[in-house]
Amino acid sequence: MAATHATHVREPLPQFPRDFVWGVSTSAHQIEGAVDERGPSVWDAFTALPGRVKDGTTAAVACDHYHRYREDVALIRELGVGAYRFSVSWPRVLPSGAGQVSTSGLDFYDRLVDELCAAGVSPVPTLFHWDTPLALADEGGWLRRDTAERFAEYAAVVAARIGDRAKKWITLNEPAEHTLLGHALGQHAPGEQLMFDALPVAHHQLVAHGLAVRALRAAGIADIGIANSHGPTWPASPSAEDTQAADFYDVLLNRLFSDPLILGRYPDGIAELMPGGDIEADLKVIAEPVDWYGINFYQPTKVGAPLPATATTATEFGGITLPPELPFAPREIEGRPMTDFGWPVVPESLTELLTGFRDRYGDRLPPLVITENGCSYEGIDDERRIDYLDGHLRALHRALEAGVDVRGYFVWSLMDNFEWAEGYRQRFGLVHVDYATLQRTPKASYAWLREALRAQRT
Ligand code: IFM
Repeated sequence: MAATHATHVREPLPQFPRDFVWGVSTSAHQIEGAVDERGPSVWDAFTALPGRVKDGTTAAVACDHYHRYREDVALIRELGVGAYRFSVSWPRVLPSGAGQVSTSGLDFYDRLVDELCAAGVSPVPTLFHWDTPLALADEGGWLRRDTAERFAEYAAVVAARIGDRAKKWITLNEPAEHTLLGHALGQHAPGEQLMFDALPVAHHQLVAHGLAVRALRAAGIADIGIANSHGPTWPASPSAEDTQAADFYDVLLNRLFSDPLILGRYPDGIAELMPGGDIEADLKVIAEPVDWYGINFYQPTKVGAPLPATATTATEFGGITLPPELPFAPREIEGRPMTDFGWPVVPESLTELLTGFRDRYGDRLPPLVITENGCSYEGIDDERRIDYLDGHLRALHRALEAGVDVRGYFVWSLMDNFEWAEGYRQRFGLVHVDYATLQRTPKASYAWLREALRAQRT
């Protein structure tokens, strides 16, 4: 089974800067498998519970990347990207989260980094992509500030081993989703439903980020960022109720993370909700300067005041179930194509997001990198994925023309993988994975991107 050629002819992409970084992304829990060769994580415990993953699967094997990384690096090299964003599994390196280091765990990342360097691809490790070691989670996990300290120690261990070859580093992936889905709503591991009492989880992750930046710098790393998910929030109408609801959502999903990192302060009213302790001192840690700021972008969100009709029922929204008691309710964005995940495709909202960041943060804004962008579609002749990527790259280019300093773009994802609570049902890959045989097959979008990148080099 192989992809046939893309069926319609597209205009070539506009020219991006010569030194623009092109890459693909994955994460450890979603692709590695080899669970018996590492310590347990919260996701192992969560997926063992009945009904938590919609198709009843686990990531025990996933793409078996742990054993097939050479084949995967060859696919990355053939694609012609210059960088590969992967995550390091904390429980593979420190099976109990702290203390005893696993030599074999570190050896894996050492081999992977060597393979990437030999292929001429820059390794871009992310230190945390949601797979908290179970031993730390059992002691309170991200509800405790201690976890941030343990994270910085872990960062130092990884940097000491691969920091000589990996130059560009990411501390955390999407602390917003980890807080919201994992700790507020319970739809991701660790499955807690703390609602607004989950806010300390956001704070401790942000502190962990700042402490890790310091640890990485102490290890000689000079190119550090974070990958935060962001998207424009549109009020459902100009009414005061809808505008207020949209602002609230914007604070929770966007500014709760970007303001402390970039401005060194929480949005109004948030600091009071954070755990006790010296928040001002913590904010100094959180705002430790980064070399660039990563944005994971998928879609905008339209938000309005809670609807009376939905006041007693939960709202299903792009795979997430939102309880009725929230002070906002997402609305459907009509008239747009949808991905298989039910996410609206609105490429121009990426331009809006990026220019909005520039306008909000001005001179304080570090250079930006799109650390994830992609879509879920079935099929190997994935024209709709090509449309999505093509549209978003043009939108990104428009932001560059408008003067926003964006230095790179990473597609999510190199290959189909374990999509968290969806299991294997949502396919985000440029490369198809047959989960029965683990065979990899490049899709039409892979061929399209390879040609698009070739054209960028000529
Ligand atoms: O698969 C996830 C990834 O782990 C984090 N960002 C969004 C992707 C698609 O849902």
